[in-house]
Amino acid sequence: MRGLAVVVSLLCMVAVVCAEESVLLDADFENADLTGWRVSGDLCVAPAFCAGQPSGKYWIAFSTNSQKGDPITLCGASSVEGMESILQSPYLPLPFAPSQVRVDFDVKFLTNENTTSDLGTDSFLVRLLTMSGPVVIANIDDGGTSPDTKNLKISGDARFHESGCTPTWRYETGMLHVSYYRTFHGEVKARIRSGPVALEFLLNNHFDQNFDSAVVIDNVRFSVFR
Ligand SMILES: [Ca+2]
Ligand SMILES: [Ca+2]
Ligand SMILES: [Ca+2]
Repeated sequence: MRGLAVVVSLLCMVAVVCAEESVLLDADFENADLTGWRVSGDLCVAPAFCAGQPSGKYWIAFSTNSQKGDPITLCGASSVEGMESILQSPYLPLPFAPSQVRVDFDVKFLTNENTTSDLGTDSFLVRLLTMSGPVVIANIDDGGTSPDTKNLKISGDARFHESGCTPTWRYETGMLHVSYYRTFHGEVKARIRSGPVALEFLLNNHFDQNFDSAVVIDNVRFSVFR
């Protein structure tokens, strides 16, 4: 194995394929601590519940529930104006000007909306906040997930089926793994380089406050490559 490692590092010296990686965020939420994260709405570190098993003991749960209008809420709090709940990572300084970014996380979407109509497409939007503006990573709504692109791959069963949380939630997807990888060039790269960056997770009620949605996320990992 040691010989192999020497060969690999020699190859890296002659080729630029082994870009230097710096892991800026690796959150499994097992310390149940969101210090430094910005949190608003009905959102909490949660143990296993009817939405399934987190990886480890904890994951983050959020909903569009509000104590104004809903009999119960997922985390005992209220979404902002009954409409949205937001999680934002700490601002992360950049160790160097990155050429590439990689974002990974696990997510499950639960909803009380009718998943076969386009009335009230509640959505879960994930963005990378940079000095060059926000970059959309992925979106999941009642109609399904963002289609795969050269930058984005979503694996797992994204179809809506009856939720294990019935009657609290009617439909849910399987646990999905989202993986985003992107290269930046030129002016965008130059603007991003001054940093910092942050990841934002935004769950939105659309059209009405009566039919709510929820998500759980886990294993949020963000890294940059020189
Ligand atoms: Ca976890
Ligand atoms: Ca809704
Ligand atoms: Ca509601």
